[in-house]
Amino acid sequence: MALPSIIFASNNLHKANEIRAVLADLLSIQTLKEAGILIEIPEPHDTLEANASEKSGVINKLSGKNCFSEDSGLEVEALQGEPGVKSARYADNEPHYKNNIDKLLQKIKAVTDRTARFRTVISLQLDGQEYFFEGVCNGRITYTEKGEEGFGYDPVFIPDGASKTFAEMGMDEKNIYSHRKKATEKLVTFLKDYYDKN
Ligand code: ITT
Repeated sequence: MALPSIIFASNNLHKANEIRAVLADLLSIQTLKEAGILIEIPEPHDTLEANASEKSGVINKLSGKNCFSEDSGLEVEALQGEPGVKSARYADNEPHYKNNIDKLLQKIKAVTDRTARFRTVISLQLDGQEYFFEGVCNGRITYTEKGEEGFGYDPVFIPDGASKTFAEMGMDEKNIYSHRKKATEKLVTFLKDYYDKN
């Protein structure tokens, strides 16, 4: 049975494209723009879970429809998990990928332990209940930027098991390792099971 289409409560097209590459024809998603919802959703909380919940909750109330959101962050061991939930606005009040990378590389320039991980938390609002799904990708931070693909911190992150940055990979290769892919697969498995039973 085909799964019902669902709103992805995000304004980030990179995220939507990566998720669509994982979903293929299993599930179709509508971004906020495609659903005709033109708002910036606040992310005021100090955990990925709470921010994901804020985004899906706002859109669920506004649209009256099932939806899901995700909040993601880069957690660097030598910085005790920074930038984490602040990943989008690490350097400035406005999101700026290049400034964020510059600040990160500067902060850990003398650090030899470059261990880091990306973490994604999906919040799903489905028929009046909320469900969470997590995906983690372990890896390390490079000393310089490499590659042009992807977004955010992709030019300075090498996932475990690879020898190049996410930004040197196409989307399908990034999705072999990606935090977002792992969380999305859990979402799909859950939805298939849910609609089989309901
Ligand atoms: P939403 O509309 O979905 O909120 P956003 O870009 O504001 O989109 P987040 O609040 O989740 O998304 O911010 C996460 C930040 O973490 C994002 O701006 C990037 O800087 C970084 N990030 C998240 N996932 C990433 C990935 O796969 N590769 C590189 N950087 C990533």
